[in-house]
Amino acid sequence: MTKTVPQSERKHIIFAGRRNAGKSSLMNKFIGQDLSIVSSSPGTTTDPVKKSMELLPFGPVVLVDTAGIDDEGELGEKRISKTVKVISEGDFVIVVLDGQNNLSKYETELFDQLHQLEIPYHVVINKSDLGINYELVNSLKGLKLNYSTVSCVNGDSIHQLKEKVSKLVPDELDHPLISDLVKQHDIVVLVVPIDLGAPKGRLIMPQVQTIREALDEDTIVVVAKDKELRSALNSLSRKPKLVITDSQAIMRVAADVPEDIPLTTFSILMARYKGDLKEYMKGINRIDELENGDKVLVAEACSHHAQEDDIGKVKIPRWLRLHTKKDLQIDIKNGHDFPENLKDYKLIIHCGGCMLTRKAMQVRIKQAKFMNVPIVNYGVAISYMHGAMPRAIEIFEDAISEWNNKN
Ligand SMILES: Nc1nc2c(ncn2[C@@H]2O[C@H](COP(=O)(O)OP(=O)(O)OP(=O)(O)O)[C@@H](O)[C@H]2O)c(=O)[nH]1
Ligand code: SF4
Ligand SMILES: [Mg+2]
Repeated sequence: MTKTVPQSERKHIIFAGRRNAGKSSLMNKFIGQDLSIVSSSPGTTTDPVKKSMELLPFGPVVLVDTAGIDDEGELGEKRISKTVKVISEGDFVIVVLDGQNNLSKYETELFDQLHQLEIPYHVVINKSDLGINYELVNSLKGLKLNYSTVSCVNGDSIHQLKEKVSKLVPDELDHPLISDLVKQHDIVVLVVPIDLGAPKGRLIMPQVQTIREALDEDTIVVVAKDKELRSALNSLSRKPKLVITDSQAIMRVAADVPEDIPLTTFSILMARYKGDLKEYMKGINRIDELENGDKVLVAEACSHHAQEDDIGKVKIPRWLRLHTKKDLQIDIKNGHDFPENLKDYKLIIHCGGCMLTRKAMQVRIKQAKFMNVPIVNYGVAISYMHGAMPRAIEIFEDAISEWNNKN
C-alpha cells in the first residue's frame, strides 16, 4: 500500500522550527529510522529531507524535515526561503520547540504565516527529559495554542504525538465541479464555441469533465455552439437549471440567456474546483485599483505552444490596459515555479492551470497570499473585464459576498 500512492497525492507533514530544536530527531522518531542527520551543531539540516510513510490510522503521508527558520548568513537566508516554500506546500506543520528556550519572533512569525496560509499546525515542545521552561509554556497558553510535550532522547510521549497528528492532518475535501449545483433531471446547457482556438476533433478538458460530472448526477446535458444557443433554449420545454459557457463568449451568450436562468463559465467552475474563487474576487477587486507603472504578472503554468493572438501573451495584456486605461508593466512568465520577486507585483493573473494538480495550484495561490499579492485566473478576469460580473458568479455564495464587500 505504501508504494502505490504517488508522493504528490500524499499529505505532506512538515517539521519546522528553529535550528537544534530537534526537528530531525523527531522526524526520525516518527519513521522509526535514523534517516535525517542529527547533531548538536545548529544548521545540520540544509536541504529538505522527505520520507513516505503510513501514519496510522490516517494513511499514507510524506514527512518533510526542513532547515531552521532562524538560519544565518547569506546561505542561511536562501535555506530559509526554501523552507518557507516547503512549508507553503505542506498540508500540516509540526512546529518543534526546544523546551529549554523561550518563544521567539521566529516562532510567532511562523504562526502568523501559517494562519495566513490557512495551514493547520501543532506545536511540540521537545527535550522534556531536560525539563521544561515555564515561560515557554505560558507564552503558548497566552496565544491559546495547544501543544504536546515529548522527548526524542527517551521516547516519552512520541507514540501519543503520532496518534494525535494522525487525527489532526486534514482529510481530503470533496471539490465538486458542478455536482453541488444540479440534481437529477435538471437540464444543463453547455455553450462550446468551435473557433480557431478549439482543438481539432475534440473538446477541452473542462468541458469533458463538466459533461461527465453532470451525467454522473443524472442530469440532462445539452451542448450547443454559441450561434445555436438561442434555438437550443427555445427548443426546451423546461427552463434549464444552469447555462455554462466558454468565458470568451460570455457577453454574446449573456445576451441570449434570460436573466432568470443562472449563467456561469467553465473557467469559473474550474477556478472553484482547482483554485479559490473567493480569493480570485480579491484579484478582481485589485484590477480597478491599479495605477500607472504598477507591475502585473501574467503567469502560465506550462510553456504550451503559443498561438497568434495568444490569450496570455496578447489578449489579457490588451484587455487589461484597455480596461484600466493605465500604463502597466506586464510581465509574462511561464514554468513550474513562480518567479521569486512575487512581492514586486500588484496583481497576478494566472492561467487556468489545466496541467497542474489541484494541490500545485493551491500552492501557487498560497504563495501569492503569503506575499500579499491578489491573484485571479484568466477566465475570471476575462468575465470581469468583459462586463459579465456579477452575473457569472451569482450562484456562488462566498464569491458573491466577497464581490459585494467591495462593490
Ligand atoms: N536532551 C535532548 N536532546 C535532544 C532531544 N532531541 C534532540 N536532541 C538533541 O538536540 C540536538 C539537535 O537535534 P536535531 O534533531 O539535529 O535538531 P534540528 O532541529 O534538526 O537541527 P538543525 O537541523 O540544525 O536545524 C542534537 O544534539 C540532538 O541529540 C531531546 O528530546 N532531548
Ligand atoms: S492553462 Fe493549461 S495549457 Fe495553458 S498555460 Fe496553463 S497549464 Fe499550460
Ligand atoms: Mg535537522
